[in-house]
Amino acid sequence: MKKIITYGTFDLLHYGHINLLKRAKALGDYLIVALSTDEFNWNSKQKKCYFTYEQRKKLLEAIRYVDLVIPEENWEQKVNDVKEFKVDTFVMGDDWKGKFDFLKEQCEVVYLPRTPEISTTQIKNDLK
Ligand code: C2G
Repeated sequence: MKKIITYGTFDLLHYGHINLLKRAKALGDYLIVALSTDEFNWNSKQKKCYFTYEQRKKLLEAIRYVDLVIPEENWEQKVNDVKEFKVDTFVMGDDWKGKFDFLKEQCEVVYLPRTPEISTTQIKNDLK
């Protein structure tokens, strides 16, 4: 079984996120999503989420491409996650291109093109 992992906040879930999850799952058989906790978002990403971790987790678990949701609590856990879950491929949108190449020693690293024109920030701005 080929295991894939990806990380993110996934707040105000939108089709850009779904496109990413769909393509990530297509690279293997089992997709793990490491979902940023509210604390990690606030303390390390200066992001204030609209939905709580539990609400965002429920949304992700309802997506057919997602097999497991785990908490992302810090920047450093990726190396351990790849080991612990025996991950074959790490996937992120290409806004992160190059940032996680250190994982290449442990697994395949794939950066997928982001879906243009949609973002949580865009949604919030449009709703103002
Ligand atoms: N994404 C995308 N297209 C968009 C918006 C987002 O492909 N229009 C992708 C991002 O590239 C990322 C994933 O969807 O791979 C989740 O996006 P965010 O929730 O914004 O993730 P981010 O806050 O960048 O957190 O440790 C890594 C971080 O947790 C990533």
